[in-house]
Order: sequence, then C-alpha cells, then structure tokens
Amino acid sequence: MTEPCTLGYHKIRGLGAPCRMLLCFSGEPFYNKAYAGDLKEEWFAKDKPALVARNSYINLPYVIDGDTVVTQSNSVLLYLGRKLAIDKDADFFANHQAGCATLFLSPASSPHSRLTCRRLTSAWTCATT
Ligand SMILES: N[C@@H](CCC(=O)N[C@@H](CS)C(=O)NCC(=O)O)C(=O)O
Repeated sequence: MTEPCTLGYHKIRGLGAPCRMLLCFSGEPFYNKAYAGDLKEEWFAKDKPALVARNSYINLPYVIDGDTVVTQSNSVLLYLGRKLAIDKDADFFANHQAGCATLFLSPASSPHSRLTCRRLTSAWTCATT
C-alpha cells in the first residue's frame, strides 16, 4: 500500500481549498497538513527549510507524493488532477479549470455538493452521502 500524499497549506480555505477538494472528491485518503498558530515554528522554521531542498520554489500550498514535491497552486492542481485521474487527456485543457472552479466556487450547486469529508486520525477521507 502506498503512503497517502500530504497536502500542506494554511488552516484556511484560500489557495489550498481546491487542492483539498480534488483529494476529497477522489476519495483518496491524504494527510491534511494545516498550519495555523504554529505557522512560524512548523512552516517557516521546520517544514519550509526541509522542503526547499526538494523543491526550491516551495510555498503553500504544496503536495508531497512519495519522492515528488509539487508546489505553486496551479501546479498542485494540475498534478492532482492528473494523479487522481480527474483530468482526462481528451478534455484536459477544456475541463481542468472548470472542474476546480465548480468544486471551489459553487459547492451548493455543483454535482459534488453531497460530498462530505471526515477526518480520521491525521488523514482525511471523504464520502458521498
Ligand atoms: N504563487 C503562489 C503563491 C503562494 C503564496 O503566496 N502562499 C501564501 C499563502 S496564499 C503563503 O503563506 N506562503 C508561505 C510562504 O511564503 O512561505 C501559488 O500560487 O501557490
């Protein structure tokens, strides 16, 4: 079994929300590394210096998937869309941004509105209800 990937961002929606939503929509468990009052110690003093060695552009949001570290929100969305097989080659450019926007901006009216996320220990899993 492969280790779930880690999505790192602030404990707010912001640029991390569509990234988290892609993971939730896919049903893949993932570690939700959400920085809050510990930002200075956990992000700036610990994780950022460690991750910059693996990706010199490291910022929030980022995704760690095994040996791969992807950062910059658009790149994270492209990576997750491809990894989770949400973005299909046939309609990659036509659908990618629209899919994220639907998840991000219109949860109430989107076909995914019944998606719920549950936190299990340190990983997140999602289910449609
Ligand atoms: N161009 C970047 C902007 C990233 C960014 O500005 N991240 C903010 C939060 S929205 C942050 O707190 N970065 C942490 C840092 O500078 O180390 C992206 O699209 O991901």
